[in-house]
Amino acid sequence: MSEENNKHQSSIPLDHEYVELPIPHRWEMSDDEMIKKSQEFYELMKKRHTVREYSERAVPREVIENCIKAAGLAPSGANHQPWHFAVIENPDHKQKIREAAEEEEKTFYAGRASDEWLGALEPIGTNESKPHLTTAPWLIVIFAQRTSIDRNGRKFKNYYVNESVGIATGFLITALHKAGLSTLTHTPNPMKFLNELCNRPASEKAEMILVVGHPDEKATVPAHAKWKKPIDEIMSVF
Ligand code: IYR
Repeated sequence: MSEENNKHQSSIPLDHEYVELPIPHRWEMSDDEMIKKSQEFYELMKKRHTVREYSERAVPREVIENCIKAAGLAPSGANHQPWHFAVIENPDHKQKIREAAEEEEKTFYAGRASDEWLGALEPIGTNESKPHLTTAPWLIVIFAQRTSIDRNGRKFKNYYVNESVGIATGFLITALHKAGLSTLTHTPNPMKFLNELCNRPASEKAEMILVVGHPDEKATVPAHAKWKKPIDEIMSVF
């Protein structure tokens, strides 16, 4: 096995047989309590906004680590946990990511994106300038692992990778919000440059950069972003 593979090998015990355990934790909640808890959670999530302007206030690494541990609890195809989170605090490293991302964005906004796409972005107010990539204290680059390498150096396939990484990302954004932090899901397109800058193998695909920190005093949100579809549009009951 090459040293490169060795560094990225997965610790998944693929040889495990089926073993049953008693449910390790059970909620004992009345219907009224459930209604209250769900209402409280909805109120908490209503306070989440995507933020594009960040202050330079530092965030302890332990907070980031706890939130990534929470993301790592997400359900995944065959429990393969096909994700990797590269976290960047170093200013020079963030600068390199910013320069590469802005380079891609320049061509995106200058014509690679269709007129329809650029029109859809107008109410969000985005452009090729990405200062948040250097002002925010942390960047988390989320990688999806289409395949992994086991302890014996053998390649194996992962399943429902997009779904699994999407769920883990949702957990991560929610955990960061609950910890009092703001985020921005940033998707420079294409994102190949992130493999090299984060030292990840070609079998992994960068899904997004999650910008993490506290909002700048002058930060705003686009009014459009606070419009959410009503329940009768997003839910049907049978
Ligand atoms: N990646 C670009 C464009 C962009 C695309 C979508 I869809 C957005 O919701 C926001 C931005 C950028 O980050 O500016």
